[in-house]
Amino acid sequence: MSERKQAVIALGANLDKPAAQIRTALEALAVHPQIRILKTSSLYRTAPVGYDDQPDFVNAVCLAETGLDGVSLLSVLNRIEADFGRERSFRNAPRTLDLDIVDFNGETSADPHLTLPHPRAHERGFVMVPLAEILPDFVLGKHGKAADLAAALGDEGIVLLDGGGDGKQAV
Ligand code: PH2
Ligand code: MG
Ligand code: MG
Repeated sequence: MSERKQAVIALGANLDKPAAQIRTALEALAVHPQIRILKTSSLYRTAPVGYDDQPDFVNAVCLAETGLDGVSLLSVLNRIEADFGRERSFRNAPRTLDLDIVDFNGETSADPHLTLPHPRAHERGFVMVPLAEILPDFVLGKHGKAADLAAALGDEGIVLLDGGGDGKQAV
């Protein structure tokens, strides 16, 4: 990898064995020649946010190092989503796999195709709780530290599913 940058990636799935989708997606990221996974959170079962009438999600977050720029990384993520059979129907619809860039090397961008940091991550417990697990001191743009954001949002509707990440273990 030439120039190394760090990206926080959020993973979510709520169809077709979502926990398996997340684990396989992490493997698909890890085998990409330009992506190295540095940290992976546990998996969490989370109540759906935004559109309620759908199954619970499984969510996780990882920290990756990459030689790609943000837009190229997003293309890779979109290709992996498509490989996993993601169909785009409506906003917040159920999905086999969603891969979002939460933060790309601390960059800010107002590009609607890739807004950085992710415009809604700081208000979503299903992102901030796993992020706080692996990177409690991570500062998300102007919103502050992951641990503080997670504490403020609370963990209602968020259940530790699998302590297989690098952080805390399942109880
Ligand atoms: N993703 C959404 C909308 N709502 N809710 C949960 N619990 N987890 C998600 O990943 C999620 C969601 C849009 O990307
Ligand atoms: Mg999303
Ligand atoms: Mg997405």
